[in-house]
Amino acid sequence: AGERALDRDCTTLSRHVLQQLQSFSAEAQDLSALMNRIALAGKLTARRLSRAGIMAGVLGFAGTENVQGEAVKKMDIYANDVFISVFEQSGLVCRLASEEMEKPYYIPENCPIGRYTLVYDPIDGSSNIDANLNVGSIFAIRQQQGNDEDGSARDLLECGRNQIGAGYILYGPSTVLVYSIGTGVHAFTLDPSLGEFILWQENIKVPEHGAVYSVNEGNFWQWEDSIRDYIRYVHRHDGYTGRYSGALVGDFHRVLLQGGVFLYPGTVKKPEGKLRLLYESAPLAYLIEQAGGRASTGTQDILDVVGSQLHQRTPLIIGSKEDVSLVESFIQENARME
Ligand code: P6P
Repeated sequence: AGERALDRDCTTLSRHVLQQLQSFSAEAQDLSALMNRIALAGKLTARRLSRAGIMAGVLGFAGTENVQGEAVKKMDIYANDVFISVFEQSGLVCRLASEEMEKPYYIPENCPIGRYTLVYDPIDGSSNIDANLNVGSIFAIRQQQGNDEDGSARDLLECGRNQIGAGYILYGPSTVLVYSIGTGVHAFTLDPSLGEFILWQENIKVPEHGAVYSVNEGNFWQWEDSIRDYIRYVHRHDGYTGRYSGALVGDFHRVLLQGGVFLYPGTVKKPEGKLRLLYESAPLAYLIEQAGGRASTGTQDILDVVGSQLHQRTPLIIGSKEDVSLVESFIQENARME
């Protein structure tokens, strides 16, 4: 047991990726190094978040500069730039597409072996920062198809089943990195004293069913009847509990570990919903399927959705198989009655 514990303590993220790939090929090394870069971006972001109150203006804050006289960037922009900077000169990624950027950012060098593209939302749920509540970074790794001559990155619109990896970093009481490259879902906790993400849970499986339903009920009268019928159902039946933090990554993480369902449905005015397909829903859908769960628009698996533009939104119902199917059953029932 001693050795096991020692071994577990030493399983860092880069070592774990190589173990998952059971290979030390150039591509495996690249993927391991790429994950390490993402971890570095997470560490830099976590460090700044932990001082957000001080730097962003509770103490000694004047205008757009903090006490050190450095311009205080909005956290979203700061984190966006951190992800770009850790990949410059890395030779690992040739393109970055972020929710914060209208157009993808091209690393000005010849495309490396993996021709990887990082798709990411640098800080999701940033409105939670001012209340010191959890926020997260979401990412997916794709391989560039073709040469993208016109820089429109149209190949990124292919369905989410083309992702070769995905994950998130949850900045909560501890900083947790969760990833999958197709061999299960694995979670790491940042040990600040080591500056390393240390293996915490391997092969996470989402329970078939859970008590949690996570949705902003303030939108109740904006929804289709079918969603209202689902909410009335969970209100009337024992064994359900509402949990909603206002930041997707924390709400998703709870569902991944405890089971249940997170939903951000479309509304009558915005049938396409609020969450982004490329940067939020598809990466999390990749993870939940790897964990034995489901992710749906309500009528189609998220991973089968082919995008029409980089920043498009989609309704999202994600979590335990049984709970996602229950929500879909109300949508299908309603469709039948129309
Ligand atoms: P609402 C944060 O703005 C976000 O993009 C997700 O992180 C979160 O799940 C959702 O929007 C919250 O939206 O409308 O409930 O405030």
